[in-house]
Amino acid sequence: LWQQFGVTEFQDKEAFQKEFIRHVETTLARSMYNCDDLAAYLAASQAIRDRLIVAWNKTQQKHTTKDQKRVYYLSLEFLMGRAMDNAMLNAGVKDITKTGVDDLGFKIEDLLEQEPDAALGNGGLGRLAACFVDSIASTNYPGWGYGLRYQYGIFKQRIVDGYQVESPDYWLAFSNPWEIPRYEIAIDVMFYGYTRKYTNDQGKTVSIWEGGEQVQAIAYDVPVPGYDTETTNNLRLWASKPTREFDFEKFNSGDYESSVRESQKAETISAVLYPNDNFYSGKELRLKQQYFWVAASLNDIVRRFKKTHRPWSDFSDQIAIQLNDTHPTIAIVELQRILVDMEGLEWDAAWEIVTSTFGYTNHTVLPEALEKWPVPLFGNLLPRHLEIIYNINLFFLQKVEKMFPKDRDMLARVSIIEESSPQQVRMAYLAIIGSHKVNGVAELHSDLIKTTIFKDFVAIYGTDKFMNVTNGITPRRWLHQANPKLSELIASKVGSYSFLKDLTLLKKVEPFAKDPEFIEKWADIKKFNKARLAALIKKNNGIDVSVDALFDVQVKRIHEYKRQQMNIFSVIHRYLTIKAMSAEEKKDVTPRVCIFGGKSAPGYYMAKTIIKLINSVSEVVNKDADIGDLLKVVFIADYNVSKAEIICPASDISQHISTAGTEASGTSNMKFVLNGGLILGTVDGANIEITREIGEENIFLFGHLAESVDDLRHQRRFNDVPINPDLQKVIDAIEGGMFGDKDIYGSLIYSVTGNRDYYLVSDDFQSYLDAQKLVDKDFKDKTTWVSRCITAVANMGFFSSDRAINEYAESIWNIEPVAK
Ligand code: 26M
Repeated sequence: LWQQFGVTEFQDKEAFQKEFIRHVETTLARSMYNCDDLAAYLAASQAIRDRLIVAWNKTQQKHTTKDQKRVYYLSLEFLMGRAMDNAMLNAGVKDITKTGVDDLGFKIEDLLEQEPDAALGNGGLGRLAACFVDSIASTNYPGWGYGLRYQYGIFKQRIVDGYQVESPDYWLAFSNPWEIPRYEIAIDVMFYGYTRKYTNDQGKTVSIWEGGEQVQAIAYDVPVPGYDTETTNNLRLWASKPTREFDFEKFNSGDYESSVRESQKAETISAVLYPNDNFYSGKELRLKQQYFWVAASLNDIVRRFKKTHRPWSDFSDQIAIQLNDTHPTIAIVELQRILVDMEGLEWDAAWEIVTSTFGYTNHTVLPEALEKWPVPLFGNLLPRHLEIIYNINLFFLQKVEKMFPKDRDMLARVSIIEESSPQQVRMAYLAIIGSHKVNGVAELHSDLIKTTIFKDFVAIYGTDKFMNVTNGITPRRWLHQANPKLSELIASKVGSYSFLKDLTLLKKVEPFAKDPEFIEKWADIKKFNKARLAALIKKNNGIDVSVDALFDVQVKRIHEYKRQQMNIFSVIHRYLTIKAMSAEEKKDVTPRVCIFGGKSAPGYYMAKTIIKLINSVSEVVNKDADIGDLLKVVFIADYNVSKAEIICPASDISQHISTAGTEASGTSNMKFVLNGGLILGTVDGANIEITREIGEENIFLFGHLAESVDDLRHQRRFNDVPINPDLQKVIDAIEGGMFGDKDIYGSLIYSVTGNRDYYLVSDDFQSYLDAQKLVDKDFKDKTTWVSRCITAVANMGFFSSDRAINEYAESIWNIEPVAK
């Protein structure tokens, strides 16, 4: 195959080395004598890239020829992490590459370490998109991702004096071998301007958009290889560039400086990822990013469709578009604009096409995360789109009025336009109205959106429009790559690595949960993985941790609803408890390493305060001679995908302790269990389904249920509910200055005391401490503990993102895999 396409194949080590050396000497213009790890990483990547491109071409040709229905996954975030290990694995050249670089005197692990993470996302939503493109390719569906090629991904986090300090992530500094620039695919995108009504040839009054500023979208293609298949799909990322006209006009009139300034302005559109997770802020540049990316993507999709010369009525038989949250919702309006204004379709015919094309995935019920754009800002940037939204809203409200005559409250509640001052465009409502299916990301979450934020829309459209697709993770990266030893042990019992394609085959290891020899091997692997994390902690934090201690991990974005504050309060409680113990009592303590990691949004004061408290507690506890190895506290700076690959396999317990009803799904919960750790968690998000699959005896659940949350908040707000006494002791310790200047923590303490405590830290504290106690006790029985871990892993098959993608394909996209 490879020769046929003129690429030198490497089916053995020597052939790989030949390619490697050729890339060092020609592509990089270096010599083998001055080839450091970075150059070696780049050369090896180039060799692998060549193969990906061949497979990519073949796949795209096949998809064009077969002309099946395709899916386009629109996401402002793709949190891909590193590409090289995944590319080697999926292309089946891992062993050849490893031995090839090894005997040229390099270590493959060192080369892999050279690659910067592609950190084009904030957290769960962005990582889900990355798992989904992996699964779409691995299950042979024809599908592309569309996103933005940010020059700067999520910021780098350093900890200085206990505080988070951000610095830019210039991940493209040493070139990026995993992208193919397509300078010839340049699409003009317009902003601002005005609309003008005129009468066309058919005597119809139509509105057109003109007179705005233009920028260009340049395509960069990232090949997405499927595992154990030839299918290599495409992730197309857009970068903004000034248009040429733009440049030359000013240049020719001699205004060179201002021409350069304008150029730089165009490039800022795709310059930086907004670092908010689960929080909306109405910045014009963010709306510009959204429209820039959506307009370029839809132009590309429509252009590809038009090449087939099919009638417009075929559009949604050929194309499904999935909206990853409301960020691409403007695509609904843009497609309607293309069909009506540019292609001359009737409104109703166009709207039928639009609604049967789009599906919308909701990822949060937090009110502060729901996107609403001020009408003046929106109308200024996208005047024609605002007109179209008003039309969509008019027709929608007419329909609602017929169904619920005289219900003016209903009309106000469901209107796309919120009657505040200024008025706001409610993007989630527009997404629901413009899509044929709306889904949540775990069962509880999908139920909650139907009964709370989207209740009225269920009354209008019925329940069929609303469904659940529980999230999943790719077992290639999150089991095989992150935990090769566990993957190998599992393969020894399954008989092959087939579980990486069908994760339900994990069930075959369940009988070995009672096999002492298997248990011992399993425990050894956990120890190895803990040592790997301990080395990272030593290197980054200078802290010694014992691999015999219980590793307790909470790594995720820092957010009040995720309740890292409750975790660190319980760590303080543990510290106070141990400090009060006699030497005899201490003998019964289960040694624990409490590991935290995660980024705060730069402007989120409370989250930054939580980080500071964790680091202050770490300082005090780790050097306290009374405590020794019984308790260590570690904050791992700059948590990202590649660190997660080290951290997940090393946990004994991971914490997923959001206030019930607030975490839509969570996906790291799945990663930790799949890697042989147990969960300490609330009855929230996918924790519930994980419990159902692995058995309630294999998870530590605590806390109030989602159905009680409103009432508990009400009680606290309007009655005198006393604070939990153990929590009070912790607060007293902080206020007594045990962890430095108490004034730093004033607002954090205020947020969980008095009649506030919105996230129910006090209400759940006792039950949380009880669950922690049970964890300490159960961890002492090593054999039973490992046995429970094995049973849990054996039952995690459901949480493969391949399963999730098959559900989307069947019930939302209506697409089929491409035959061989
Ligand atoms: C919005 C406006 C402006 C700037 C940024 C945003 C924004 C960015 C990311 C809003 C929300 C964002 O992400 C939300 C998110 O990550 N949600 C998580 O999605 C996961 C995948 O479905 C779930 O597992 C998590 O529970 C959910 O919190």
